[in-house]
Amino acid sequence: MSLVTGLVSKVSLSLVIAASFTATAQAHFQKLIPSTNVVDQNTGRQITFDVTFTHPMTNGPAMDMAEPLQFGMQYDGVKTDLLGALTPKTVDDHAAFDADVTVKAPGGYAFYIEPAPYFEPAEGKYIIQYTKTIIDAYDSGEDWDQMVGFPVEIEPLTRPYGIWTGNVFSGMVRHNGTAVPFAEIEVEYANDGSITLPNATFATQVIKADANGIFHYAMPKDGWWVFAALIEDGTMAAPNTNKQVPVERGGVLWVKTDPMN
Ligand SMILES: [Cu+2]
Repeated sequence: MSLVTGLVSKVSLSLVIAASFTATAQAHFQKLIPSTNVVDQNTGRQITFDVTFTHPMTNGPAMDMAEPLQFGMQYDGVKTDLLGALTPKTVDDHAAFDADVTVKAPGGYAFYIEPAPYFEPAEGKYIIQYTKTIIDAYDSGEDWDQMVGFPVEIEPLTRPYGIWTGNVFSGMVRHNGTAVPFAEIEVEYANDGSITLPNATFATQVIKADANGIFHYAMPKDGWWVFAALIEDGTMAAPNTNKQVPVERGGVLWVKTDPMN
């Protein structure tokens, strides 16, 4: 806190608090949610992805997405560019995408997206959320812990599909491949609007990794959960200026739980 801050009136100070509350109370998350993450005869081979930059637990509002820098699929260690599969759509009056992808063979598939850097004026920084989800086709059980080489990436220590509601998910946060002690991880649930929050504090769950960069979280509801390890790394020029601002790089992973009926 600076001397200047101490001199502002109570009214403007409360405005400052309100503004920073709005910026931090809701966390942004890059959605990459497939229509299924366990492909079999019943689901069929075609998967539709929802690619939206939004606030999952409050079911919006969404933010504009520019054309992503990467969207692809990694299978058996080989990456396939899928940028051509993205179809523009609008969510809450903001640009987002769908993607239809067909998986052709049994195995473990990592789907990943690198969005264009998003400048967040409220926080004075760029956000880049390197996002992935793992899909299994025909009960292969293969490659569920595969890494796609993002600068910040969560390595699943729990198989990230075929999980029961209430299970614990464990992962390791890696930055340029190295485990990050005490990394901070934000967790949200993709709420379809059916869950009412007791208050705004519940929207984003916040946990820290241990000294080895490993974290755990028990998922109390069936549906899609997102884990985002957020690390400030580097700077970029803010839009239309030469001013360098921080870049928050997120390693984001989506996992789904199913009810044990
Ligand atoms: Cu936000």
